[in-house]
Amino acid sequence: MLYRTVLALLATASMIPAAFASDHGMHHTDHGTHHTDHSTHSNELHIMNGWVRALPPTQTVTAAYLTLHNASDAALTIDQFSADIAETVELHDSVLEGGQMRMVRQMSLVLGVDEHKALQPAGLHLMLMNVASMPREGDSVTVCVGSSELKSCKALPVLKVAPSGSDAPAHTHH
Ligand SMILES: [Cu+2]
Repeated sequence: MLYRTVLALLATASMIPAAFASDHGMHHTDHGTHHTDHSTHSNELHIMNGWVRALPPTQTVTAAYLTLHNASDAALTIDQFSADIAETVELHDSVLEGGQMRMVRQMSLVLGVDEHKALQPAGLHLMLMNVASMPREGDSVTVCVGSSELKSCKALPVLKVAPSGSDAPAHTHH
């Protein structure tokens, strides 16, 4: 019964984008059968599992971490970053140099089709510069990430420490 209902929904062209957007797994398994609708259902950049670090109010810089998923049908060069509380947002990588962790600015990050990339502590991250007022734990900060083709924004929770299991491939988004 349920199987028939799902098929009926998918048979309606207008339902396909919503169905794909709401179920990540379906996107992959049913991909072949809906190839003609590919351009409409898949033109998305997803932000998943994000958070912003709460630092003392005297600080004017903080970091945001999140996982990006390119759910579009072309590689994306992600080079646009912004946040509602920051004057500018930069993409940084963390590199070990002479036993010291140093941050190096990156101008962009390339995401292949269907590629996931985790921005996390001690690795790639977003740096929120010239924060007008440091957010507190429990606040949320809207962070936007994009390429010249696609942009995605998400309200991220502000936390003092990394959420437990943040390194696990948990797959919640939106
Ligand atoms: Cu940094």
